[in-house]
Parts: sequence; C-alpha cells; structure tokens
Amino acid sequence: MKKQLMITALAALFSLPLLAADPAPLSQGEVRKVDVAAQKITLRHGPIASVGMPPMTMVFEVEKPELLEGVSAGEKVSFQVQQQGNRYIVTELHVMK
Ligand SMILES: [Cu+2]
Repeated sequence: MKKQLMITALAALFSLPLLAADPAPLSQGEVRKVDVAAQKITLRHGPIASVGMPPMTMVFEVEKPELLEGVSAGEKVSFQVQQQGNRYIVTELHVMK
C-alpha cells in the first residue's frame, strides 16, 4: 500500500516537468465547416486538455485567416487553441495527411 503511494507520487513528480515544457499539446479534430470571411472554423474535436474541454463539435475563431488556407471540410487536423474569456481561438492549425 505504502509502496503504491510512493510510486504514484513519483509518477506525478516526473510528469510535472513534461507538462511545464509543453503546456498546450496539439489537439485533434475533423473539419466540419470553414468560413474564411468570418475567420471561423467548425471542428468536431477530441478532448482539449489545455482548456479543459471534452470532445464535441463547435465553432472556433481563428487568429488569422491564413490559418484556413487549403483547409476544407472532412479533413483531419491538429490544432492549438487559446481561451480568451469565453472565446476559443485557434492559433495553430495543421491538416494531417
Ligand atoms: Cu469544444
């Protein structure tokens, strides 16, 4: 029992530097809709640990319209999202081949 606690504590310690070095890993999603004019993208996304969001389909704002270039519905993407108040802004977007 004690040994198990120790292992858990050690595992937590070792995972901390990893989290600190990479606080927001890329999330995965599938493009549902792209709206270049409105600078918005609809994604069916997996869990986004960095903002504590479960999987769902939702609309994101994008930081700059260039991020949407060559991106179309049906494609799988990896992306980075930043929360600003109640806005969720995609700051990085990559189509997965
Ligand atoms: Cu969401």
